[in-house]
Amino acid sequence: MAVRRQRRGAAGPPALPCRRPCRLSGGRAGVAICRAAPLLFLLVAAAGRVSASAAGGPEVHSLRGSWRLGNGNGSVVLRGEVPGCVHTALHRQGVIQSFDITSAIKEVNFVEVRFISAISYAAEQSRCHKAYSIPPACPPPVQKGECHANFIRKEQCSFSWDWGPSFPTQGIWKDVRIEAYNHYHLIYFSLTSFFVKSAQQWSLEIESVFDVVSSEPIAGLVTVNIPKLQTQQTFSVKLQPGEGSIVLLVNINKSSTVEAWWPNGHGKQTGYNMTTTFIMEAGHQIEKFSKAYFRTVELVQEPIPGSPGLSFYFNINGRPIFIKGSNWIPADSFQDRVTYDTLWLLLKSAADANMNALRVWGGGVYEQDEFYDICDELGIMIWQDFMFACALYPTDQNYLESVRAEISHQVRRLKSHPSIILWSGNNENEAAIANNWFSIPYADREVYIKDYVMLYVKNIREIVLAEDRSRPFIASSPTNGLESVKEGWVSQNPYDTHYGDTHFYDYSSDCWNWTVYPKTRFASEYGFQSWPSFSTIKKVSSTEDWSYTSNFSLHRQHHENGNDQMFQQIGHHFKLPQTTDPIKKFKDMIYLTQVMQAQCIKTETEFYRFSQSEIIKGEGHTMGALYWQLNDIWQAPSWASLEYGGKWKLLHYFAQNFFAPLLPVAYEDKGVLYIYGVSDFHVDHKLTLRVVVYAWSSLEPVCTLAKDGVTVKAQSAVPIHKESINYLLERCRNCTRKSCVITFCLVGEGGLQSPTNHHFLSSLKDAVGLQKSQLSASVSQQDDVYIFALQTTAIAPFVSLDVGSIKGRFSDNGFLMTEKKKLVVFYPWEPTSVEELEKSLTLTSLVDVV
Ligand code: BMA
Repeated sequence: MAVRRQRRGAAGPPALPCRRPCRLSGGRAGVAICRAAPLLFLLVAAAGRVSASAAGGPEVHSLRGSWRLGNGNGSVVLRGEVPGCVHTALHRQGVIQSFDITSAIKEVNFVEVRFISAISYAAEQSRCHKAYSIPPACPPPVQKGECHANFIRKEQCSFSWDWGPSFPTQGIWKDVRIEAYNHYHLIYFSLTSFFVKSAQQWSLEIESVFDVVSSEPIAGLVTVNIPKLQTQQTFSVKLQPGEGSIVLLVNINKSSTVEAWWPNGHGKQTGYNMTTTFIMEAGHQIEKFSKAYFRTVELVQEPIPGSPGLSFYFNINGRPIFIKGSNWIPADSFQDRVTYDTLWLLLKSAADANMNALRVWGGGVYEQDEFYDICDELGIMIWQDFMFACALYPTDQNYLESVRAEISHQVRRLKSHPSIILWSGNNENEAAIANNWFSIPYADREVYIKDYVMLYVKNIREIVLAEDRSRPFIASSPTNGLESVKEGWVSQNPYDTHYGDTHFYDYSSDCWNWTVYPKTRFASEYGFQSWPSFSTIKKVSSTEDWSYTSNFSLHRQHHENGNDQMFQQIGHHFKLPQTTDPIKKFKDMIYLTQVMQAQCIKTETEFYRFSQSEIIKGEGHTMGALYWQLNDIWQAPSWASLEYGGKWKLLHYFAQNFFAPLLPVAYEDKGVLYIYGVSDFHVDHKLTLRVVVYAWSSLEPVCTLAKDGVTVKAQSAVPIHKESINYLLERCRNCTRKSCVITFCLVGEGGLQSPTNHHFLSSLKDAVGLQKSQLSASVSQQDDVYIFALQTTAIAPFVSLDVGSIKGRFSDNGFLMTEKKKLVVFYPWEPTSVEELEKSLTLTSLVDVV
């Protein structure tokens, strides 16, 4: 597209005259409308798109659909879609080569929206902020990005991130419409539930925000009806001229049993159909159909016996819940490509991996309504950041005005969702000041702290507390919570393990060594990179790209030393591939990065889970594990467990196990093996612990132990087995650390069974006795799924089944195969066949890496 601009460099972005900053107009829609320096325009033919209104109701003129898109001098004009953006329009049209505009609509009425380049706008705002700089100016060069993202209220990662490309695109990327009315208009409608302890009763707070255009107040009746809860209440109301809200409190009939909304794995996600009817003396009648959910959330920060500091955990419906999940980033560089199906696939994959929560990270976007609807449906709790990340931000009046409109809109839009359990001010900006990421001279520090408090506390927090008192707010992540507040909102060390949440990244230490991990109250970010599978990369590359040093690979790696860090981590425990076949080498490295990532995050997550019920040297009581990151924005190396397109990396299969509701976890401390029973169940269970030791050289167990009557307590992690490694090796004749491996599981009554877990006694590069296994599989169809009957001739570590670009997921993958035969189910996401699956199948285990 001929949007001309200079590349960043000594000359910097094109200088635009300093002027009043662009106004974010239309607050709720959040569309930036700038009239100076028109570089791009959109034209819509409004006529013929007027949809007839219901009798007496408002006229709605939808502006969805086809628009004409062009640049400033008129040399480029093409068809665009709303919702849509410049890049997708260009892409759809085959990018600049050859497009046909003969079908462009010729109409009478036009709406014209002019855009200035987001990059130039951000640069101009930064240049005009003369009193002091607001860092960072630009992202690190490895990100190949654009500068001054913090000066524009726009998806921050669209200027590039350490896992994503730079596409600071523009366009009307959400629905847009004209709403015409003569009397009043309902702008927002939201419900939040409360449990009134004194009355032992649920109540619903219903807030309706109206714009009343008549000069006189409008009186009327509002009736709320929830048939299933035998609750009906009528209120007489008076709408005052102007914008204002009415708040109605509905007490739920006490003789009806209310089923609460529960997170995934803890109960059902019951919602009740509710109708709200507004019958007003002027204007039309409004009928709103919604789902009423009942759940409470409390962020508990209180002293813990035997530990300095405060707890940091969530009580949902009065029950402490261990938060298991990951961090969500935008699902695509171009939001208009994100469909309901995209969201469903990713979120269902999270739920299928036993996750109960995701953090919508603050460098992306406030997700579309459908995202939160699906989370409500699947029981995925949302930690919702406001969209500020890894930067300092301005606080001039215009900027604050825009932020205030943004925050109140988002809170009003989203607060009815039971899935959202927390509002959080920003990503890592408290830490950025506390740890002086941007090398601010000590003398200037106060200026930035003042800005920080102005933005997140005096504005964002104030608005959130006024708009929504049904869920907690924290100013940042990571934070020390109440301790940060005490220290003036910027704590000395926001990563303190005795308070709040932590983010933890360490790429050089051996990730199998649990002692390197912080025994934190809540791990809200931690992770390791890996490469996506070959079939995913293949779609966007060609043969000459298939090596780690190709231009392609370097272009897509946005994290400094990312590949080296992966290789170093792999080298701790695995042999690096030696093959001279370049493509096999590339594929082997992909496989190894995924194995490494899965094993690292397994170790770290299990550490957090087994730390939930204990305090060791004042640390522990860990009540959350959200690894970085769930999904990918493009096909590139990243921390994600789901590839762009939704394919599960080995990590995601591991997550299904390490987040299982019942899990035995092993670790070693000073030569002693400890096995903990970790449970999310609401009741205690009497179980049998089965420990089976194998020699790498044989599919026959060397020795087994069955320990009956093991009590795994409800919602806790308790030690259930302790044995010195020397003793274990002795009792399993002829075992050495290098020749044997330990597997273990928990079994109960009525089919209750944990996943089978493993504990390595040495690095796999030192393993003795591993044989080259012959892996084979036969595929058959059973109704909607496919069964892969696997066979092996020897123990096979990290068996990976890969069916290329056929969309779907396996029931298990990346496992340690200790049985001769194993059945694995494939759940297709699109129609396929036995033949196609057989043709595409690749079976790999660690011994295939040569
Ligand atoms: C965290 C995140 C992101 C980043 C990730 C991996 O700190 O908040 O900013 O992508 O680390 O480096």
